[in-house]
Amino acid sequence: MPNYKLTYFKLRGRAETARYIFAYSGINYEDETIERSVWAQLKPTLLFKQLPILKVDEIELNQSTAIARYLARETGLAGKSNIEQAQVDAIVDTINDFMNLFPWTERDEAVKQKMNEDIVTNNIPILLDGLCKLLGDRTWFVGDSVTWADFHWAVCSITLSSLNADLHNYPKLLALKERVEALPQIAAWIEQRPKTPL
Ligand SMILES: N[C@@H](CCC(=O)N[C@@H](CS)C(=O)NCC(=O)O)C(=O)O
Repeated sequence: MPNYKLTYFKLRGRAETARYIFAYSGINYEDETIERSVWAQLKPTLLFKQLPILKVDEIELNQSTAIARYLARETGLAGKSNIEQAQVDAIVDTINDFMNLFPWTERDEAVKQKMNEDIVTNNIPILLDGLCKLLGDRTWFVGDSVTWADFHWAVCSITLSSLNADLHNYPKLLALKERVEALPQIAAWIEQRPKTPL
């Protein structure tokens, strides 16, 4: 088993899906959280000046989706066949497309608020309608067991709720989130993780 060190800010953000995979699979890892004061020194040393980064022994991986996909493959959470893996990847990429619409780095609070509201009103229903149809009456998004697409939805839906997206019209998607959060290893992680706004 390699040595794993995940480095990110003290946020759920783009590291949380990887943390769910670690938690679910019981793999030991170092969860390094960087304070903003330390970030100024660390940033110039990074190839692409961004977090998260996963160190796998001596290899440094950037890109949150590549990190989570790698961990999912290592732990049997990526989908059971090539087509299932493609279905899982498509769900994750679609969720990311919509999450990336939000103006995360906008400094003007009023502008940010207005853009968030527009996206929640005009774009997020497209995501939720599509995911709802894709899930149908099944227990998990893809195949007959949990995958990291379910984890990614559970993670991102918390952020969507905090941005005032109304998920109550989507009870099946809410139930999926709750199903993920009720998995004993995930429930234990949620209990112990730092309480952060994002
Ligand atoms: N596509 C990249 C985006 C990484 C990214 O935007 N990281 C942000 C935090 S979520 C960051 O490092 N921001 C600090 C900065 O750019 O100074 C990924 O998914 O890992």
